[in-house]
Amino acid sequence: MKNLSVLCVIFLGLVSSIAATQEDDSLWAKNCHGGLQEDYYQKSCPKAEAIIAHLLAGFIKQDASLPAKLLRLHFHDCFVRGCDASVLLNSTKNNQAEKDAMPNGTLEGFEIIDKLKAALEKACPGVVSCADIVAYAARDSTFQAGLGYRYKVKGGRKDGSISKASEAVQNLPPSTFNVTSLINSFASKGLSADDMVTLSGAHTIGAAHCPSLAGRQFSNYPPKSPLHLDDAYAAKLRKMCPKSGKTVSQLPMDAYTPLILDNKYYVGLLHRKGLFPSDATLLTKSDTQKLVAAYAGDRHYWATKFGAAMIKMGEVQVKTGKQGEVRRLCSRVN
Ligand code: HEM
Ligand SMILES: *[C@@H]1O[C@H](CO)[C@@H](O)[C@H](O)[C@H]1NC(C)=O
Ligand SMILES: *[C@@H]1O[C@H](CO)[C@@H](O)[C@H](O)[C@H]1NC(C)=O
Ligand SMILES: CC(=O)N[C@H]1CO[C@H](CO)[C@@H](O)[C@@H]1O
Repeated sequence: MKNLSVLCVIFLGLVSSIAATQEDDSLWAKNCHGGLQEDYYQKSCPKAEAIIAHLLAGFIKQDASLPAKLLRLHFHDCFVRGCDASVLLNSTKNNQAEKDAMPNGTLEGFEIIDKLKAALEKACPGVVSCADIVAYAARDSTFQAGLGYRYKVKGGRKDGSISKASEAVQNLPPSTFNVTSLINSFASKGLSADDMVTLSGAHTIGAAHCPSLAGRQFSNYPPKSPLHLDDAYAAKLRKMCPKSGKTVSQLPMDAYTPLILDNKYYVGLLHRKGLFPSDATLLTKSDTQKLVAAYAGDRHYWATKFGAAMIKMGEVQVKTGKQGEVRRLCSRVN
């Protein structure tokens, strides 16, 4: 196991250095999730996945904004130190944690994970890791939000003990990244350009804050540019996010159906209503643009690939066996 993880680190290095050309399944994804298993808790906590699904369905009934929050939490967890629940750790006197870093300033959903964890500790003390709870909760969120099916999530992720704000800033792509930088960022996690475009479809649900527009509503590109923002939509965004004065607290990320996990994000992109520069930039490269068009035209095609890409993202740099622990409380190490 130890040798395997050393190999994996070497693989990941290779993968990042040939980042831009890596289009297919990465070596990382193929070789580096040894130890994760389907129905991992079948013996140790047979109701684990059912408890999460049941509780979460209730929470989401009360608050339709939750699926987006929990989906984003999983992404931020996996891109910093792998999917090891490092995103859930609180800062301590001597350490500023990921959740208190700039790009994470608007992360939410922590208290929901804590509630799920409390229920699981009651059912099976010390068994279900926080990292697995985040992965299952993200999966059930996508189902509840309308993906159409539950993709199969393997279990066995262990929780890490380190969380650094500086690593969140280094590893999470900001909304100003162009398509090349986005591809490189995902490649450094063993994810392809195809995965990047597919996972960006998560922006079909949820809400943003005005700074994430990076001023796009004020300085438009000419209509012929792929980065052009629809004029009427830009005017609407200027009203919601003015230069000075009161801005809205919630900016819908999908212009059409911000509560439904469908392919409308891609339709919006084609209509030049992509919210962030990092969304619009998917139209600036021919192969990513073609994929956007294909997804815009076929919800089922996107939904199938989205589940597969989520599984892949959920296996980035996971810790298994003795590489981590099962935390009692998700916000601090045991
Ligand atoms: C491609 C690179 C990505 C960039 C640059 C990016 C950037 C952002 C930004 C800037 C926000 C809004 C933050 C705010 O203003 O409060 C956001 C929200 C969100 N992101 Fe991403 N993101 C990316 C990929 C992903 C991925 C891979 C997922 C999940 C699979 C994801 C899921 C979400 C969700 C669901 C929200 C809404 C959260 C809420 O409603 O609270 N994003 N993202
Ligand atoms: C993308 O951004 C990177 C980093 O800022 C820059 O070096 C590169 O030239 C940009 N590429 C394009 C096509 O704009
Ligand atoms: C972590 O921080 C949250 C929010 O400030 C707080 O509610 C929670 O109790 C903290 N966790 C621990 C273990 O102190
Ligand atoms: C509250 C907070 O710090 N928000 C920041 C989140 O990250 C973006 C950049 O990705 C900043 O623009 C926000 O100010």
